[in-house]
Amino acid sequence: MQMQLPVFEFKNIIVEADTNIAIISLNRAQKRNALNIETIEELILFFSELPNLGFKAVVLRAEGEHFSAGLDLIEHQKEQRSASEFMQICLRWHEAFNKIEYGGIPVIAALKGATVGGGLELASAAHIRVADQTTYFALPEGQRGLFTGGGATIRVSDLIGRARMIDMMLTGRTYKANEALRVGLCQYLVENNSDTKAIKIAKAATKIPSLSNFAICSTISHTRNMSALDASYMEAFVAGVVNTQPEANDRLIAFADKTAARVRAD
Ligand code: 1HE
Repeated sequence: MQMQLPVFEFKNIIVEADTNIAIISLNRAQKRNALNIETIEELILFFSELPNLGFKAVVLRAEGEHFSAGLDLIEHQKEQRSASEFMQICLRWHEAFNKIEYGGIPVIAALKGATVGGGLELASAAHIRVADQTTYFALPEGQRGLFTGGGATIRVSDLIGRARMIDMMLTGRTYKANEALRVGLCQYLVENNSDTKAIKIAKAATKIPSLSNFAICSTISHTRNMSALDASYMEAFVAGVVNTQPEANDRLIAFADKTAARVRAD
C-alpha cells in the first residue's frame, strides 16, 4: 500500500515514500552532506514522527557522490561554540541517532563515497549498512583536532572493536570495499548501486511482523547497555510478548501445514 507523507518543511533532507518504505535522503550534496545543526534537527523531527506515519522500514541515503562528510566544519568554526554549547550540540546528535537505533523500525543505510566522521556516526546508527565500490570509511577527527561527538565511541567501537577505532583515529586510516566488509563497517558490499540493495533489504524487512521488527530494531541495542543477567531477563520478557503474537501463530500453523518456506542454505 502506498503510504502518504505529511508535508514536511525540510531544507536539508528529502523524505519520499515507496509503498510502505520511507526514503530519507541527505540533501546537501554541494557541501558533501556535511551535518549542520539544521540537518540534525530535521532528522530528529522526522524520526520522532516516523512511528505515527505507518512506514514499515526506512532507507537512509544521500544525494550526490558522498554519503556524508561528517560534522559541518565550516559552521562549527564560524559559530565559535563554547564547550558547553558543543556538548548541547552533541546531545542533539545523540537524540537523532538514538531515535534511529532504538526506534523499533528497520533503518537501512545506503552508503557511497565519503562516510566519514559524523557521517560514519550517522551510518552506524542504522541497523544495516550497504556500501558500494566507492564507499570509504574514516574518522578524521584527530587530524582536525577534534573528537567524535555523535556516538562513535559507542557504535563504531561496537562494530569494529576499540583497537581498530583507535587506529582509525590516530592514523587517519581509511577502510573501503572488502576490508570494510571484513571488519564489520558494513554488512553488504555491492558492485553497483547501494540504493537498490538497501531498498531490496528494506522491502524484505517489511514482510516481518512489526512487533518482531520492533524487538529486532530496539531490544538488541538496549541489551548492550545491560548486565548479562538483566539482558537475558529482558530477552525473555520481549520473547514472551513477540513469540505469542497472533502473527507468529499463523506462521507456525503454515510451517506445520508445510506451506511455509523452509530455511535453506541459499
Ligand atoms: C564541508 C565539509 C564538512 C566538505 N563541513 N563543509 N569531516 C572531515 O574532515 C571531512 C571533510 N571533507 C573532506 O575531506 C572532503 O570535502 C571530501 C573528501 C568529503 C569531498 O572532497 P571533494 O574534493 O569532493 O569536496 P571539497 O572541495 O572538499 O568540498 C566541497 C564543498 O563541501 C566545499 O564547500 P564550498 O562552499 O567551498 O564549495 C567544502 O567546504 C564543503 N565541505 N566537507 C563543511 N565536513 C559530532 S562530532 C563529529 C566530528 C566530525 O565529523 S570530524 C570529521 C569532519
